[in-house]
Amino acid sequence: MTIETDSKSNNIPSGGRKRSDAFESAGFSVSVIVPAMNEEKNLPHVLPRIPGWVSEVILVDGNSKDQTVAVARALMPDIRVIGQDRPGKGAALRAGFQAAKSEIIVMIDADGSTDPAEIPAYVGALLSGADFVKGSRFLQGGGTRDMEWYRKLGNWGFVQLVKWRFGGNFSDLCYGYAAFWRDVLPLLELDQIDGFEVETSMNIQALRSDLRVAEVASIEHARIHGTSNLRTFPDGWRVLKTIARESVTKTRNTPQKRPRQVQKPGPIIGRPLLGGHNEPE
Ligand SMILES: Nc1nc2c(ncn2[C@@H]2O[C@H](COP(=O)(O)OP(=O)(O)OP(=O)(O)O)[C@@H](O)[C@H]2O)c(=O)[nH]1
Ligand SMILES: [Mg+2]
Repeated sequence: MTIETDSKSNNIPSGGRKRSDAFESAGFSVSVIVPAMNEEKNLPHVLPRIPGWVSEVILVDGNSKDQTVAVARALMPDIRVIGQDRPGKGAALRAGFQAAKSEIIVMIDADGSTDPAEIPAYVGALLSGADFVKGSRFLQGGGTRDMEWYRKLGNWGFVQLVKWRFGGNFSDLCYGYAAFWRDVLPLLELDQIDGFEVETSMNIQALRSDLRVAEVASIEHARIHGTSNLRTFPDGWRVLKTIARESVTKTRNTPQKRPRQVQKPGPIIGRPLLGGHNEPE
């Protein structure tokens, strides 16, 4: 369930910009989903950096106690603000994905750690033939200023587990920057995923669904203001349980990868371009 709220009800003066419809006229459009809980101080560092050709920006408000929604609307008068049916980042993303109207969906954080200036790299990889694009802080060109050593170690361990259980060759796992074609959304099976394990679950489902997954190098910045909502050990435990649950499901129900079943919108800039996959005729 998504709850669209009325953008006319705030008194903050508008200072935003008009969006270009150049991408829609090229045959596809991009929605950016921003889950935000008490991020009023960070949004001014995030929303203005979203490229003007993005068709819609959806802020999923996690019942913020501060002025997150008002600040978002002041910065970007045409932003869509929705609610979520259950608590958690996973529930927020699910609501945002369901509300998105564009062919391409990009997810970023609201705390300043994921730079919207990287969005073209994600969209570019999708236009070059990928179904699902995930950021990686551990590829050449990537990096992180927001991870203690023990979180790096935990993330590395989870990456190895995922390689062992599901194959692929991910270099990163628990990172909140990703993009995909909207028509792969059903394959990501997010119905029961409410918390910070959402990124892990999406990445595993993308592998299990035999999607063409690309990683792009990404730099994670430190959260600018406020404190993280992530609790390293309880949320790490949820990630581990997610990997374990998917492993069991894999051996019981899906001994083979799903056949490709995704039809993309008509290629405008020549999708697909990458070889190595069997395309349906
Ligand atoms: N709508 C909504 N947003 C949330 C919720 N929990 C977290 N977020 C947002 O999700 C993004 C990531 O959350 P963070 O608390 O920064 O957690 P993190 O980035 O995984 O961890 P750090 O690296 O420590 O910052 C931020 O934009 C949060 O505001 C939630 O329950 N609802
Ligand atoms: Mg963060």
